[in-house]
Amino acid sequence: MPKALITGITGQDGSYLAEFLIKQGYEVLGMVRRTSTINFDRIRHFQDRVTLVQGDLLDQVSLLNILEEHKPDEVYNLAAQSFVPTSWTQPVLTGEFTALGVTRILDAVRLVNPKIRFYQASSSEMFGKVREVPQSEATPFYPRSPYGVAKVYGHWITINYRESYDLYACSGILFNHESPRRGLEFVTHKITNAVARIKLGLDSELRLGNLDARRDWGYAPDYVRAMWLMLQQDAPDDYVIATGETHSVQEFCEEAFRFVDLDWREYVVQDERFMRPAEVDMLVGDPTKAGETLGWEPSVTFGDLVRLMVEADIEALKRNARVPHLDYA
Ligand code: NAP
Ligand code: G4F
Repeated sequence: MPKALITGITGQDGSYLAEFLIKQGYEVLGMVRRTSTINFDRIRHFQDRVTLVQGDLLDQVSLLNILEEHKPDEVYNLAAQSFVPTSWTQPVLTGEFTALGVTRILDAVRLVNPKIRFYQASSSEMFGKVREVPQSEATPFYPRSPYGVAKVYGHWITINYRESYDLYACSGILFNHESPRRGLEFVTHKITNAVARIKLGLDSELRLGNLDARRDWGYAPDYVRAMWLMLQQDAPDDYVIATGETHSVQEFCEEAFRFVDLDWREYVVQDERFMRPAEVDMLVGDPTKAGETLGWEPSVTFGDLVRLMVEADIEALKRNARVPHLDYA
């Protein structure tokens, strides 16, 4: 039975990847950091089928010990400070987790067992102020946030360790991917949660920042499949994972409100607080290489993604699930 370690198992992608790997017959280890209250909401429904181990990307010894004791065949490094605005208020911490954390885990792989196959969660945020449209593996980077800068470091250190130590290390340049498990601070879930609350009479407005920003939004379960495929090839490589379609934040709002028969213009208010010091205006990926080499393609359209997220939020509110309202994001 192959064994995989997932850092960031409590996050959106980590939870879907764990479920996917269990279905593929893997023994799954999930690294979790110590918190004063348990935050296993996304993994509770399969917690009995994974082994949770305590560790932190800030702590090198914890990483070495986990690899030595549990001997995984594959490591998926998904843990990061992943919210772009927080990277301006906590730039050093973001660099520690999202940049140097990658070196810590790569070094642990190199020292404990260089045969481990390694996946790094790189990001379309690295393209930032885009140099070409659409963005492919060959597009130069121009990051626009401390998060984007940290991800560029993580991307290049992964390639450097592959070339320096002959590791099977891959970097997936994933464009935005969403789901009902997405953190509420990200714009898609912020919108669908607000639409559900407004439809059920629990809220009356939605305050957003830049409505013109464009993203290439896909469905998270499709994207974790691509991570696994990258580690099953003859040779390690880097891949763009995207839908190839771009939509604005406003289009996302239009679609989400339309689904519940409401007009977005009556509820959406632009608020300076949610504008960023430097914006990534437009992202759209070219997933040709992933299609040709991995046989990967997305299965959920933009319209289906919006609808499945609105439906899930309405259902959660009807079940009285506690969906907190966030004021800072
Ligand atoms: P997420 O929901 O924010 O999850 C992040 C995970 O990292 C959580 O499990 C978190 O644990 C963990 N973590 C944070 N700091 C840690 C540390 N110091 N040590 C150990 N664990 C730590 O992110 P996601 O959306 O699943 O994204 C997964 C990865 O893909 C991230 O690296 C992200 O930057 C990258 N990415 C995401 C997208 C996207 O659209 N979702 C696109 C491109 C790249 P806690 O639960 O304890 O906070
Ligand atoms: O949903 P977002 O916060 O995602 P962002 O910044 O694109 O980052 C996400 O995708 C990256 C991949 O490209 C990941 F690497 C990263 O970890 C994360 O998962 O914002 C999307 C867009 C931005 O242009 C933002 O300015 O939505 C715009 N926006 C407008 N109003 C807003 C808001 N974003 C948020 N979070 N909240 C708003 O009120």
